[in-house]
Amino acid sequence: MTHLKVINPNTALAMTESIGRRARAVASPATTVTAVSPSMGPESIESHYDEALAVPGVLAEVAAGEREGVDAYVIACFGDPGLDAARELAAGPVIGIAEAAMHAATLVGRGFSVVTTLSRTVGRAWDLAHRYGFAAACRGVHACDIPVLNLDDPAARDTVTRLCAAAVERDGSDSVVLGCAGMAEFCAGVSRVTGVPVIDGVGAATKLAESLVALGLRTGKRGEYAHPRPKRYTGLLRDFTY
Ligand code: 5HY
Repeated sequence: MTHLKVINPNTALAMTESIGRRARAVASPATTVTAVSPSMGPESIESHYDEALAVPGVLAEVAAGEREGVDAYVIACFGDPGLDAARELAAGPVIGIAEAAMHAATLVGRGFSVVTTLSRTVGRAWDLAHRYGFAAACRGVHACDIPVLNLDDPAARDTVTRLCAAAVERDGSDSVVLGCAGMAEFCAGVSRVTGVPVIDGVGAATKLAESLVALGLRTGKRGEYAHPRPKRYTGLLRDFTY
């Protein structure tokens, strides 16, 4: 059995349940999916400030997972918060949903569009496309301007779907990436309406993590992702001494 820990970096438990449903829907029967939110952190992540404050909680969940014998992790937030630091703590693979979704999109077309939440997060999506080497394939990043926690409004799904269809037409792209873990369960419906492949990062990261574990691939520890050197952390972070 593969134990996959899917971490929703925000503390919205309804969103964690949705993320867990999506991961379990695509996971192999040989995979156990544990979906969690940290005990501390922002209720949603919509800014650099939110993202920075989400990272300690993500790292605490990874450290706990290492004690629990977790085989691989998914960081289920489109900013991939704490991804590099989590890779330093984890023995197994750690996959961010933005990275996974962009990888998958480039395997099914030349260009992809991203539809995300607030306009202020568009720059972060572009930053990640550049960092992961997908800037040439990313034809456009579009915001629906729906706050993360409002994505469960019935009208939100239609708004996101319409924007995905418009984005594909405007960008001339072959696929669309859903730029928020809260959109994960919109995938099939958006694909039916747009007629193009729709990639949600939760599903893509779940299958990628499973594949890496099946290939026996773990995070390389010779260089940058070696375990952090022992040192003291003080104040609110005093429990982060590993
Ligand atoms: C996410 N925020 O996937 C991101 C989406 C965003 O709380 N979960 C969040 O807007 O960046």
